[in-house]
Amino acid sequence: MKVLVIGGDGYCGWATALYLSNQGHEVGILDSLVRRHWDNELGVQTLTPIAPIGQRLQRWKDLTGKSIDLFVGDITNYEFLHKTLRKFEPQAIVHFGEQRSAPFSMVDREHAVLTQVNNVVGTLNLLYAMRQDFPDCHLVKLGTMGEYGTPNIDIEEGYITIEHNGRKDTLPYPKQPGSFYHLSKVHDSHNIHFACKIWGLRATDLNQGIVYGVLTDETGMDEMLINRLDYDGIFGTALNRFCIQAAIGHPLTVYGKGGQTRGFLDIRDTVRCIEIAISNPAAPGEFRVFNQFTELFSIGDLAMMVKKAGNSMGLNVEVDHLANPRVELEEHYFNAKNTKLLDLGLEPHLLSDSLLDSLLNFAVKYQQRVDKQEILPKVSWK
Ligand code: NAD
Ligand code: USQ
Repeated sequence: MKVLVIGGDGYCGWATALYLSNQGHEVGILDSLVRRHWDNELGVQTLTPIAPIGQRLQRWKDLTGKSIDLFVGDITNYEFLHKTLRKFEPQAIVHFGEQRSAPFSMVDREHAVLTQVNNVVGTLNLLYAMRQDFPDCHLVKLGTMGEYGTPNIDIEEGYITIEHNGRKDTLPYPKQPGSFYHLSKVHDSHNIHFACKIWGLRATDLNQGIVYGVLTDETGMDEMLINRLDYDGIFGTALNRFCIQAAIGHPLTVYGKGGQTRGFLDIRDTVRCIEIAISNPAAPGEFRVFNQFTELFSIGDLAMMVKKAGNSMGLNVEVDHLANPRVELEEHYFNAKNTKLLDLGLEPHLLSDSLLDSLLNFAVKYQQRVDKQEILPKVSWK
């Protein structure tokens, strides 16, 4: 299949592009490289030294004989996007190309506006470009579990059947996101749902949980193919951050009580979920929603697991409970469904001691690259 991976220079996108290429798909990457620019602006770097995109792709070709087309540009630029789609003629589009950090979106008005314009306008352009020239193409869009927030009832996959005053309907599940970033995903979901309804487009919204890990079969083939691994207070996410903190002897930064519970998945499952979604396309007019995570953990429990794994490697790991910079529930009910991808054949890589060991060892290997000033959170929601 011809698959265009938007955001293919990023953490999930790079691993996915190589995986799909290795599976025999014809892959193109579209990326504005803006994430590398934001890192430079913030003065932070990924733990791992990532090569320039051209060099990455050349090495992939040298190693495997497979080429990946590259289109450098911004999907908020409609002319560029439209031209790229016409040139590549995708059968499926996997859309990772957004500003994805909640703290980044909460820095100030400019960052909130940047996040929502980048994400909502980019996705809206994509919907119009698909309607114009590729109405049969399948859009696989990365959403987030954070669209739902933390309601006091079970979280379904996208829709909930409700009885109200004697009548019954299946409706989009209520959304209570916790940052201007997470809100941008809700706005995207509404726009995509509407476009499917009025134009008959086909789309799958993957409400992904927090991704952890760094190695996939493909990115581990060669140092030049290494994936990014963020640890800073803006782009670093919970489990990856904790492993890197443990490796350098920094106390683990649990915000508040640590009872915040989220869905998590290994990056090796991210790439497989995308393959499952593109191999089983949504029907014309269908807006399908899958919850893409494999396990639920509280942040406090994760910190204890990293502490235990670190201790058994001889690392001295402390856990700190910092004042929470976010506005969120720190103790709550959380029970989300995730059966749709499992029913389509996902075989999860569950979090194990060996994965934690390998992530900790990875972090120890690159610990010299860590800037300790960038670990504590600096962005407050209030
Ligand atoms: P990332 O920042 O590593 O990668 C995103 C890529 O998109 C970057 O390479 C960036 O340059 C590109 N991009 C951003 N805006 C663009 C634009 N307007 N035009 C073209 N390219 C653009 O992020 P990631 O961690 O790989 O996340 C990818 C997607 O998955 C995001 O949509 C994110 O919301 C979602 N997601 C990520 C996680 C996670 O834990 N990392 C969890 C759930 C959902
Ligand atoms: N947290 C800590 N300590 C830290 C970092 C985070 O306690 O050092 C807490 C946060 O307060 C929050 C939870 O851990 O309660 C998750 O935070 P995170 O930074 O790991 O993840 P989040 O901000 O939710 O965003 C990440 C990705 C985003 C994706 C989302 C999936 O950056 O792109 O959409 O995970 S989800 O969380 O399911 O919405």
